[in-house]
Amino acid sequence: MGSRTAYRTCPLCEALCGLELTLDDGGAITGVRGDRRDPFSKGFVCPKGATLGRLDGDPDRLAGPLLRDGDRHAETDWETAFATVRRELGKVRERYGEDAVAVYIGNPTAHSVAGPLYGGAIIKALGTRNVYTASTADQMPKHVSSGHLFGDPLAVPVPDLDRTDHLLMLGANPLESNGSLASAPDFPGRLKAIRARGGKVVVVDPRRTRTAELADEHVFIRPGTDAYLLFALVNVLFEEGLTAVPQELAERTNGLDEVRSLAAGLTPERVAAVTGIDAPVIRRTARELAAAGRAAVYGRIGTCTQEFGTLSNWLVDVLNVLTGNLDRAGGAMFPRAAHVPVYRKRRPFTTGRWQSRVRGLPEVNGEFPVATLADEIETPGDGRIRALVTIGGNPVLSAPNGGRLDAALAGLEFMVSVDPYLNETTRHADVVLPPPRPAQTPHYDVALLGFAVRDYARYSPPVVPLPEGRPNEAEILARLAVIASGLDADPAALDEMLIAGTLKKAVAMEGSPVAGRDPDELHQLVEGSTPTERRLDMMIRLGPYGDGFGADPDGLTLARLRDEHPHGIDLGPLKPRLDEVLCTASGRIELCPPAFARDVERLRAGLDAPAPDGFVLIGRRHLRSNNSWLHNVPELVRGSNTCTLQLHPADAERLGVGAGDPVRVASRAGALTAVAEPTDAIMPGVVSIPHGWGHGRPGTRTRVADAHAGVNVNLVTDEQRVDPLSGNAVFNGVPVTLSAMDSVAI
Ligand SMILES: Nc1nc2c(c(=O)[nH]1)N[C@H]1C(S)=C(S)[C@@H](COP(=O)(O)OP(=O)(O)OC[C@H]3O[C@@H](n4cnc5c(=O)[nH]c(N)nc54)[C@H](O)[C@@H]3O)O[C@H]1N2
Ligand SMILES: Nc1nc2c(c(=O)[nH]1)N[C@H]1C(S)=C(S)[C@@H](COP(=O)(O)OP(=O)(O)OC[C@H]3O[C@@H](n4cnc5c(=O)[nH]c(N)nc54)[C@H](O)[C@@H]3O)O[C@H]1N2
Ligand code: SF4
Ligand SMILES: [Mo]
Repeated sequence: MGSRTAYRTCPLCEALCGLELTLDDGGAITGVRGDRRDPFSKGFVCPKGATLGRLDGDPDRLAGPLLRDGDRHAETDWETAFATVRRELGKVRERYGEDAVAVYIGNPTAHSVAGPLYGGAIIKALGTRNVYTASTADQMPKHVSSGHLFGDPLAVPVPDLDRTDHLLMLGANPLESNGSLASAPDFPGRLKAIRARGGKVVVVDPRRTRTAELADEHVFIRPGTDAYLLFALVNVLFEEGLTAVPQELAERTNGLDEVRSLAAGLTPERVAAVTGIDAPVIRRTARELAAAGRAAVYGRIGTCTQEFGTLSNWLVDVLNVLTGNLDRAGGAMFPRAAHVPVYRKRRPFTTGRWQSRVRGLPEVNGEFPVATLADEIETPGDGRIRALVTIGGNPVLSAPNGGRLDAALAGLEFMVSVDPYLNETTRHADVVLPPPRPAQTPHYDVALLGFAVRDYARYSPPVVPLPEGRPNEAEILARLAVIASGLDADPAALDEMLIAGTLKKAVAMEGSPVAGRDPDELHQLVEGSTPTERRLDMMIRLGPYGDGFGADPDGLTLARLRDEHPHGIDLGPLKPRLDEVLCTASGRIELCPPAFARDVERLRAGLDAPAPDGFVLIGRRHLRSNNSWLHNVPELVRGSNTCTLQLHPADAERLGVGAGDPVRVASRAGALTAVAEPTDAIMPGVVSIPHGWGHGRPGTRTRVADAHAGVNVNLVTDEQRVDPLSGNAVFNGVPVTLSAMDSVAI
């Protein structure tokens, strides 16, 4: 049988690796290697990318839409599936109003090209305030911080990994995760390179992770206390005269003195007990950060999914500003994505424009916290959620108190899921609309290229054509947007409407490469063989590297990216661009937003709170896993069970449990039983269970995952605790009690 080679970006994690696929005559992927000609990933691939063929060819992947029939799901045709969605959503909206339909958008939507292109249109068409995404189980604190500091929630500074001399990394484990909010293929190699050029890598984590082992220094920290540590670092910089804000930056920054006053008293000595870090270590860490030529502070999920998520993420960038490293080479910089125009006018950032019905939690970025989704489904009254649309999400396993959400979903009047699998969440759906295989899907990282540590772009057309009658994910989502709008329009017309709308704005915008031109003329120039390609072409041509519809004949177009750069294009190292980014009302960095200053009172109140009895729970990731949905790939679940309860050997001894023994873990929210894995890599008093497990539920179709079920850690995480400024879920620092089976809890 013959074979051929094709190229595409790996859609699985944020590292954006280029892949070289081998396909047989039938279009099945028979081999995967790193694409050596990709200028960013240069051939790097991890075990997940290397098994993309198995995921692509997974026999449990749904071949067509499903309709629920009692407890079972049966295949149906696409027209029946869409007609059912139209009818049932229509009924719910007619009976209860627009807010009765909720949307939950999950993580893979940030990796697909379709998700970012149509998510907004679906939400707008539904007209609901009940919008939920995985962002409030992840990085929302960073958006809130950037929104207040820089005016744009998406203006996230990333560590300039390839040029920094000093990296202080908190709550991130890129050797397992391959990095997040810092897209960097071969993140491990880039860390090693920092050390090889004489720089220093410091990791702050309650566990001695593989990343901590690679680093020059690992500092254990008590979960949820990063904001104390970061404040103490700020305190030392000010008290020892180590701040180094260049004049141009100082002139563009409000609130430096306010930050200084807030840090007063939060000395290393004062926070040593709460953080579990010796004061001299904190002092030295601050001095080394200040002394480094080019340094970056980088915090990730461990700093977000905790009680002081927003304060921690804010203080990370406060340190980048105070050390003069914001927006400078080797520091923390703002990537410039090829498809994001630099001339956008944005509205000033604000949160709390509306509140959630049951708990009164503020809207953030147009959404409510996923931690209150179950409240809104279960609590009677006007505005109660009666129907749910999920797109690429598995909140039964990923949301706090997933057990409660699982029960709540069963009580909905209607649910539709866009998802390739019948899993713990989608088993509740009345209609499942599966997107096709990755090999049949085009790829461009609309959501992630704005976080890449080098400016870079890559577009991958589908490598295998779709069978007749099968819609790709863009078509499914466009169709849902049209259904949600209540109109009977042609979905393709939606894209042309969106293109026309953007062009109309672009020609009216000062600084735009097409300012003053005729939008209809530009519309004629848009190219591409599918609506997705046409929308990308428009975005790239209006972007900072684009051809500006002829303004720069050498500039990028989608056709050029696709045809001349099939392995991607390197657009150079990150560039200083604060002027392009800043869009606060003052036009300056607001380093001390009043809302954050107020939350510092809560932080101070915690300083003298008694240490919790019992244990605190944190999460972790494993290289061969990816949230909840790669456990159906045999190669990735082979070998020893990774869904274990890690605990310190001294704690294990006290409990009387050994490796492999079952341990009961209980919290306010629920209880589970996990298998003990004593290890001195974790702090005493802290235990860790990875998320995304707990398969084998009735009504699912994931045969391999069912045989490697694991436990759902989110049965014990607590939906009632959120970071108040962002509404983000708290997965780290959850108080739990442990007991050996048949014994008393401690
Ligand atoms: N292999 C794999 N890769 C993935 C994923 C996956 O599931 N598996 N998921 C993807 C997703 S969705 C994301 S968001 C990214 C996340 O990427 P990362 O942020 O790198 O995530 P983790 O590997 O979980 O690392 C978080 C670290 O924070 C530590 N931690 C826990 N609590 C605290 C705390 O209070 N303070 C500090 N300082 N540290 C703490 C944990 O011990 C852990 O080592 O990974 C992505 N990549
Ligand atoms: N305890 C604890 N809980 C956590 C975390 C933690 O660290 N600890 N991490 C949190 C984080 S960072 C995140 S991002 C969330 C993730 O939360 P979710 O996004 O809710 O969960 P995933 O497991 O990523 O769900 C992915 C779903 O998308 C489907 N899918 C896969 N590919 C596609 C596709 O191409 N299109 C569509 N439409 N669907 C697709 C999969 O079948 C699966 O159902 O979990 C959070 N939950
Ligand atoms: S590191 Fe991420 S992007 Fe690269 S091959 Fe692995 S899963 Fe894919
Ligand atoms: Mo995430």
